[in-house]
Amino acid sequence: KVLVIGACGQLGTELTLKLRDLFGVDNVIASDLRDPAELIADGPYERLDVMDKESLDLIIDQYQITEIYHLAAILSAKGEQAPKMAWDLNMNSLLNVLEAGRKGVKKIYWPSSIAVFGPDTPSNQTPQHTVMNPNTVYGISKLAGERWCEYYHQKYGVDVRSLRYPGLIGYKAQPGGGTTDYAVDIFWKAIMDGSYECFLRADAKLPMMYMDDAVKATVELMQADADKVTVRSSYNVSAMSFSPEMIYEAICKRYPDFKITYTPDFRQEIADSWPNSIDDSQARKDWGWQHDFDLDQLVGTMLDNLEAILVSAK
Ligand code: VAH
Repeated sequence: KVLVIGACGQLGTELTLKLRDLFGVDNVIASDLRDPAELIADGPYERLDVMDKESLDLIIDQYQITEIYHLAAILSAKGEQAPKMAWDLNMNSLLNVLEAGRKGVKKIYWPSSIAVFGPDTPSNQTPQHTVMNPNTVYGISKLAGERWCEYYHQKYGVDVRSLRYPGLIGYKAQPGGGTTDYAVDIFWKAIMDGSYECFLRADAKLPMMYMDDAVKATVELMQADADKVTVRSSYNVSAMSFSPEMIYEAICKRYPDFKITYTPDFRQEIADSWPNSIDDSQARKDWGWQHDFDLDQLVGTMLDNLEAILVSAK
């Protein structure tokens, strides 16, 4: 049985749907702090505070959990507004899950992020192994988390696997508290309002990925033979890089009257500390990573699906 922690989040919702497709609805227990999101309410669900080790261990025993996808975290923007809470949640929840890996859970997935890179990291085609001095609480917690994952693998043989996600763009569930969230908001605003006030600069280029590619990478990494997984901190993965003006221009092909203004806020400094593009050749070499969606395909798919959802609600 598989347990998804943080199943109501932007990635958690889509990963839960995919895992239920793969393993059967009843074999994937979704969990989060809140009541189930509508899209995942049709299968087994537990309200879980992953900071509470006893209740986590109870669920693992009750359902005989053998795999955990631990996606609960406070993201970059929200983390700067609540540093202590972000550190406590992001770190202690991971340690609770890694401890479960020492006692019977066979495989663990935990997401890292390009946020582990900092202002003095080479920012173009950022390598798998490089200088990493993150200056956000979120990035610090993800870098520390990568070190803990490698420690538990080397010291206790825990089979924990991880990906450094770029910004993730999807339409099935809203992002929460991130710096790359503008790239989801912009689609809703193009369809509903015809104008968007962007909280990053026009030229703030960041590594990005369509959600289906992120879900595919996660499943492929988790299904790879253990001896092919040579990176036990976290793999660089990427698909594309774009700036607000690039995605705005791609949307304008379908919405020629769409207007954008730029009013950078504190999230611009976070974006400035992150790479422009990522070298993910290690993932491509080790377990055959290959993205499917480029910018035009991402924009077309997002608009097609959101129009179907929003136009009926307009
Ligand atoms: C964030 N979406 O903005 C997340 C992600 C690389 C960005 O970590 O914080």
